[in-house]
Amino acid sequence: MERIVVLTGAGISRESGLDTFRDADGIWSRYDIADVCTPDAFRRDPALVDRFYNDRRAELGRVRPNAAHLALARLEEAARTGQWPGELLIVTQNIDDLHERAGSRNVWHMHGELLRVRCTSCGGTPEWQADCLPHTPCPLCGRPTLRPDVVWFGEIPLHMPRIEAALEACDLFVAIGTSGTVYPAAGFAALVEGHADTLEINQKPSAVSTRFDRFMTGPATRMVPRWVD
Ligand code: BJW
Repeated sequence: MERIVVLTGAGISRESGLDTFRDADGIWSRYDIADVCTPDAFRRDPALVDRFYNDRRAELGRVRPNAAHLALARLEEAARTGQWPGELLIVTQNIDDLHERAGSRNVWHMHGELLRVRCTSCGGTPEWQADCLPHTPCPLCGRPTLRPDVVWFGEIPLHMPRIEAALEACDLFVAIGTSGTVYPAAGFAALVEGHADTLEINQKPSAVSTRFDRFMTGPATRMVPRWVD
């Protein structure tokens, strides 16, 4: 049985209409990381950080999964129905829900989820509501200690022990649409070296391309279905 771990980044959602971070027209061309993407930024100006994520929630509401998300969901379905004798896990750095909306169920969000909030008192991650503000009481414990459920710079990504275990056990590691500049995800290809095959799918080489055995160049909506089908 083939065990595949797919790591996805912002590039897979770009053709749905969501901006990446580091491309020329990306999110970091309009915002400073230090203003919106660190724990300090949220302490300093929670309203600004909240607006940043509310704008992105509004954008997410306007877009749909694309052919790349759908192809990965088809592969998982083929495993579920026994058509393909394998196992597919998606580890995504994306906080959007496009994999789930495409039909994927085996998805771990290592940088959190845009449509959830996290309570720093009870640790719960209830669904985000439109009237949710930093001082809104947590629906689970009542304390006014909600924050976006996202992993900012300097914070520890989610699910790391089980992600590392899945990488250690996989036969093929595929990275799709990620620049390979943010750790620990950028180190996954090095982690599987010696026991798994590796494939990178991207419009252009990433910062860690030389770590991969194979490379497919082109837009995710064309390359991912070509790889899957
Ligand atoms: C296409 C395409 C198409 C386009 N088809 N392809 C110094 C200071 C502070 C921290 C550090 C430091 N040195 C090192 C660190 C660690 C830091 C880090 O890596 N910094 C580097 C920048 C140097 N990392 C962290 O702080 C992480 N935590 C950590 O390391 O904890 C320690 C620890 C780890 C493990 C165990 C125990 C302890 C946390 C990182 C959190 C990142 N958070 C963000 C924001 C999340 C919320 C949000 O979305 O707002 O995550 S930053 C941002 O970057 C977001 C993304 O998930 C992440 C990666 O970006 P991604 O997805 O790769 O997007 P892009 O834009 O970079 O690339 C897009 C790619 O797509 C490109 O390659 C295009 O070519 C391609 N593409 N269109 C195919 N159509």
